[in-house]
Amino acid sequence: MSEPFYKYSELPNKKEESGNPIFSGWYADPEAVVFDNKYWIYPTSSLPFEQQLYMDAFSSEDLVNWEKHPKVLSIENISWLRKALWAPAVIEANGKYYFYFGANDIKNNEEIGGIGVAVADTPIGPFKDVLGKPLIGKIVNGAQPIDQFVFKDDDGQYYMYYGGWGHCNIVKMGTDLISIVPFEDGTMYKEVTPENYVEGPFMLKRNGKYYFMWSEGDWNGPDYSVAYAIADSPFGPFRRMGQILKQDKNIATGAGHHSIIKGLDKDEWYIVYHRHPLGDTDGNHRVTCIDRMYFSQDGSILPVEMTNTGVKAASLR
Ligand code: FUB
Repeated sequence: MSEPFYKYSELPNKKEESGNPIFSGWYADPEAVVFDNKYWIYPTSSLPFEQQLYMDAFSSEDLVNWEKHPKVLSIENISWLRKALWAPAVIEANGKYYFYFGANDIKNNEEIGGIGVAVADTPIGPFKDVLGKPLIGKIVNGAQPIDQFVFKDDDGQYYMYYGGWGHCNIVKMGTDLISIVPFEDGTMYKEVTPENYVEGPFMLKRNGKYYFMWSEGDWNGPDYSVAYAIADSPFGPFRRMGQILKQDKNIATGAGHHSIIKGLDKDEWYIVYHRHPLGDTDGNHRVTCIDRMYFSQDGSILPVEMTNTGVKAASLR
């Protein structure tokens, strides 16, 4: 039986505070974005790898009441997907929506898999793989091709940060956003790995500074966490400043693989991340949560206080 599908205006029992997790189900690696004054979250379906063959999306007008959009990307539309559909990165550009995904959890360059790209006309898809093969399908600089994040700099140039196994690369995107092109020096991949990096890169620009963030530790365990660096360039160097998100013995363990969205106010920031329920040791039992993130006067990021209450309703209009 298909799951109920609600329009926002029809949602029963609208809430004023999100609570954490913000929606039910095992969901990890949440990519939170804003499209057309609406919040969107695209998470990994946190299931055994062989069952990770689709992705749902969630949308909200206020960060509190979320509407589920089932299977916006699924195996019917990716011919080379076998398992482990991971860690979405979704952007709006060129009048379309581009959905970058990791697939197949490849362990060597003989296997088929890596980072692919699917395109749709709307944020709810159906997203369709456009290349018929991975965009990045090899292990370069020791980085497993997973956990991509696509960042648009102020000059309009898009870059992709990606990589697991403790290595992070940056590549330059072509204007079609389904290709990568050489940097000015002719290279295609630059390694930008900071100290302690494991996976899950994220980039944010604020007041001219590049805030690079990543996850540390093992995503199955309690120590998974998020750290950051500040740089003057999208290429770094990224000097580790410290952790901003980690387990709290009263709230949850294994908090990591995050993304960040901005609210309506000048400095209103939200961190969206996954974490394990207290006492639950199944690595796939990951839930998507949201909390406030604050910058201090000197531009550093204050440690995030994880909550069970989440955030208050915040419209973008
Ligand atoms: O969800 C699958 C993998 O777990 C992601 O690719 C990693 O970042 C970790 O969160």
